[in-house]
Amino acid sequence: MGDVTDSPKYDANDLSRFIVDSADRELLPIARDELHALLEKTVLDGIPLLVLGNKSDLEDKLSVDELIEEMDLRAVSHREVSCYGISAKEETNLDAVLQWLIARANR
Ligand SMILES: Nc1nc2c(ncn2[C@@H]2O[C@H](COP(=O)(O)OP(=O)(O)OP(=O)(O)O)[C@@H](O)[C@H]2O)c(=O)[nH]1
Ligand SMILES: [Mg+2]
Repeated sequence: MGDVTDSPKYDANDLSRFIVDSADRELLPIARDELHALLEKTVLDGIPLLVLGNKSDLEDKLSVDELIEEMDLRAVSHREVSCYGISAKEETNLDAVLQWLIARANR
């Protein structure tokens, strides 16, 4: 992928990763609106989107299905969308995230 001074394949505006707190039921609707507003603005159509629901270790978290629903991810068009539950704290499912990134790094 080269270092940060190279022209990167994906830059900060391409929204390839979006991380939310899957246990914060109050903020999730705001995160959803933010994500969809940003997706409308971006010119980089077609870039794969990875939505991560962090804090999957918490009892009150939303499941991945609930996150997909709450974040209205089925409404995202012209992009491949993936959604995983992860726990940064317990390092859960980070291997899946890494695999996702590696599989798309050289596209
Ligand atoms: N349980 C849990 N905590 C995490 C995880 N990742 C980060 N944190 C903790 O969450 C806190 C930051 O969460 P944020 O939601 O960004 O900050 P916040 O809204 O001020 O804090 P909360 O009230 O905990 O949501 C820090 O204390 C982190 O240590 C995780 O996967 N699981
Ligand atoms: Mg929080």
